[in-house]
Parts: sequence; structure tokens; C-alpha cells
Amino acid sequence: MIRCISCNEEYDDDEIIYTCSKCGSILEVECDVEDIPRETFEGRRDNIWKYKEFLPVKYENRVSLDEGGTPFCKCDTIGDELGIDLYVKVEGSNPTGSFKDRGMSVGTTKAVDLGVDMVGCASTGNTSASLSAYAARAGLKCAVVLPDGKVALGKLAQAMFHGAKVFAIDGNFDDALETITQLALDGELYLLNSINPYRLEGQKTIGMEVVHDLGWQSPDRIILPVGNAGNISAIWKGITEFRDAGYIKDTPMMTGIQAVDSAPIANAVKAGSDEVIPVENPETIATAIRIGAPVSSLKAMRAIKESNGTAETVTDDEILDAQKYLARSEGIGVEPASAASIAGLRKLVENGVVDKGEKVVCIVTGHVLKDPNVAIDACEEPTKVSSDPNDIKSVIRNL
Ligand code: AN7
Repeated sequence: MIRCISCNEEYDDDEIIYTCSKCGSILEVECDVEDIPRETFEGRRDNIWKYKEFLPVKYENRVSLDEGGTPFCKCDTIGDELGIDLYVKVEGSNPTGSFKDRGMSVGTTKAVDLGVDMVGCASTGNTSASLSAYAARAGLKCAVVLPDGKVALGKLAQAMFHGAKVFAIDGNFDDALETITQLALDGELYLLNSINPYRLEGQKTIGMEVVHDLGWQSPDRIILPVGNAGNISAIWKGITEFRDAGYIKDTPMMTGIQAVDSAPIANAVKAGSDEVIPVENPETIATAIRIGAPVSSLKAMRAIKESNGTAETVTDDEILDAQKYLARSEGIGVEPASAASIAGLRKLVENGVVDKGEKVVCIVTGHVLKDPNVAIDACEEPTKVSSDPNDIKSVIRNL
């Protein structure tokens, strides 16, 4: 069943609907799971479908590239430096290099369940990269709308290469989402942005995996970058479903990080207000989260509030610094948006919000190769040498 999160109006599973027709608010899929012992999941292949009882689509229709089951790395170098117990969940190891694959696997499966033949999305990059691959896998036609010139190179290459019809508009992500939503409401395509609640059903498996990875324990805190705010909402849904199933007792403080000039949710949290005021012209080098009007802000604010969490802003310089710090001290290469979680963690430790000794999980959402230009610009050029080993020797002896 699909339910409005504001007025509780109910809709059938097979209704193609993105917002409540009664009050206009956003929707959530209600997942009725009863009495499944957690041992059920052991011994299954380590992808999102190991939690199939919690995924409200037809398992036999599943569109999968073996997504999920991502690395969960204990990061003692950074953890010791910050005085915390740090784990990093590496979502860049998904098939197309971001966490979006979890949502697209379930979302395109729903598209197959419904019998549609065309899917679409607006995207800052990763959503389109993922959808174009899953649409190809499912044999569905696919159209994506992107903000012209503001999508990182690797993501654009993926969307084009998997065969989606790619449109670039003169506008930002928020404008692109309005355009594609109108096409969906006109019945031209099935919308697979995170306003579609089935997307979040896939992404909630991040929260489930984190507690599973920790041996059926909740961390004290989960920190992640926030753009359209689907992922923080989804992870909280996964956590609460596992709590309600009796697998864990405690829950983590959900902590969202936004870039300072694209921070409607963090601004509201810091102001102690429930009202999320859209940012007119969002900017940040972390183009993935260059979003001013998050569609899931109601769910995200609920997640932050219910979990006793918080939100913080970081500057582009702090993001780039954290990206390099994670790459060079732990060997984990992530795109700028993902590094916002580490930048935010540093800031929250500095200002005393994160306590010493806390068990913190940072979700790093996309791979470093998504945005090769930013990575290359952050580094020294390769040193040109002759093939004489002595030229290299003189350099490496001074490293
Ligand atoms: C790497 O691809 O919105 O808060 O259109 O690519 O759930 O939106 C991407 C978002 C974080 C933010 N990290 O997640 C898109 C898009 C990375 C991302 C986010 C995105 P949400």
C-alpha cells in the first residue's frame, strides 16, 4: 500500500502516483513484514535482494545488477585522529558507481511490475547514470533531463553510453525535475526520481546493511550528504523497519550534510525551524548535491527530528579537502558530494556535536571516477622524466 505522509490517504500499489491527490504531499510505501527472524538473511547472496521480504515489488520480476553488499570499511587513521570509532560505507562500489543503483533496481522492477515501457528522470548525474543502465537491463526506453554543463563527466558518459535519450536544459536540477515531472503527469513516462516512493524502498537497504554489517547493532550516528533528501529519508526508513522487526533496539542519529550555498535543510535545522525554504540559485562544486528545493524535505526533517539527529553545512574548500584526506589517509576515492559526509564529520567533531568515542558511519555515496575533472584539478601534474631510472631515483628518495 502507498500512503501519504501528511494526511495518511491510502493508495493501491498498482496506482501510478507521485504525490497525494488529496493534499499534495509526498508518499511512502508501507511495507508489511511480519515475524521474519534475522537469520533468514544469512547465507544469501550479498546484494539488496537478500532483504527481499522488505522489498515491496515482485521478486521474480527483479531487475538487478547485483547491487548492494557494498564495502564497510573501518577507518582507524581518520577515526583515531578525530577520537571516534569510524566506519565508511562505500557506495561507489555499486554497479554504476553510486548508491542510486539500490533505488533503481527496485524502481525499475516496479516499472516492470506495472508494465510500463518508458522510464525517465531528472538528474544532477548519478540518477541518470544508474537509470540508463537499469533501463537497458530491463529493456525499457529511457529519457533523462540534465542541467546543461553541470553534470560531472563520468556520469554524463554513463547516461549516454547506456543508451538513454539525454536532454540538457538551460536551468538547474530543480528546473529539470519540474520538466520531467510534467512529462510523467502527462502519462509519457514512469518517473524514477526519488519522489517515486519505490526508489526509496531500494535505498533503505543502506540502513539495513549498516546494522547488519555491525553485527546487528546500531551505530550512534549515520552521516551522509543531502541533496534531494531521498537517501537520508530512505536510510531512516530501513533502520526503523529493522527496529520494528526487533533486530535492533537503538537507532542512530541521522546527520545530513549540505554544501553551504545549497543548504535549505541544514539552514532550517540550524534555525530550529520546521520550514524548509528553497534556495533559489544553489551552487557548489559538488554538483551531485547542487539542489535548492529537495522534494523529500518533509521526510528528511522527520528523520532528523525522530532520530535526534542534526544537519550541518560545509564549504567547497572543506569538501575538497575532505575528499583528498579520505583518499590519501584511507585509500577510499569518492566524488566531491560524498566527501561532504567526512567534511561534516570533521566540523561536528570540532564544534563538539559528535562526542569522543562515538561509533559513526559515514555513507560515501559515489566513486571518485564520477568526476575526474575535479580529481585531476586537485593534484599536481605527473612529473615528466626521461626513461633513465636515475631521474626517478632522485625524486623518490626525497618523498
Ligand atoms: C553522489 O543524481 O540527486 O539527498 O540526480 O549523486 O538522496 O538526493 C544525486 C544525489 C549524494 C544526494 N551523493 O542524495 C541525482 C541526484 C551523491 C549523489 C546525493 C546525490 P539525495
